[in-house]
Amino acid sequence: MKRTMIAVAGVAVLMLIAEVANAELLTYLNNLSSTFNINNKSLSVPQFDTALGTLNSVSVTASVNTLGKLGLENTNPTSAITNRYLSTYWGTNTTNGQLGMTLNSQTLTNVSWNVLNDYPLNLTAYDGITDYTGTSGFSATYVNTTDSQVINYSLAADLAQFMGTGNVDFIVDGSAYGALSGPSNTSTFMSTTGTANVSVTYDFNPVPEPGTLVLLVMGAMGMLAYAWRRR
Ligand SMILES: [Ca+2]
Repeated sequence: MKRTMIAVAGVAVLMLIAEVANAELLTYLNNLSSTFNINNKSLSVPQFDTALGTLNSVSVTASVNTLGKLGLENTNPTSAITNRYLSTYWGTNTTNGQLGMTLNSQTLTNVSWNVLNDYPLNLTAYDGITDYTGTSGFSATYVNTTDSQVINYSLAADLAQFMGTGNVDFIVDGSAYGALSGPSNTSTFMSTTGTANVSVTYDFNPVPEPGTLVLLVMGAMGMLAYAWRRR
């Protein structure tokens, strides 16, 4: 009986200690979405506060996306546009750009594009609503590109940038070019949007809470004393 009690107490203490020593994860997210150009915008997440424990490693998931749309509406009240191509109205022949995310000048993720898409146009005379759809309207997505990377840090020199009570600033930077132009009696638009997402997960060994330790030691001593008296 007494040996069983001592063994149970010992196992309980070991289980509690094992739980306290288990690594924990702490994740922070941030994102932004903006039309271009996107000039050195900060995407910040909190640093790991070392008062919480010892940082083992950091996992960063960084992704960027660019979404480009264009449209054209024939606003001529009498003339249709038949068997023509968008390139007929295209002021520049390409749309191009780039969007990337860096951390302390290290590129984490990046997309770039340089596209020349042409589209056949068969549009009636103006349908009365400038919405780039309907019988006299046209719209298209000319770019939709994503890049996502997972970067793991475990070297002390790399972890240092994540430790403190301030922020880790991921920098998002990019530009986009393109234009639509056409004859009068057409309305056009071109819009390019960039989005960026970052997820930072800190893997750390927490500092045991003083209260937990005191309870743990008192519990163990109580169990042992009880076992001792029962001898
Ligand atoms: Ca329309």
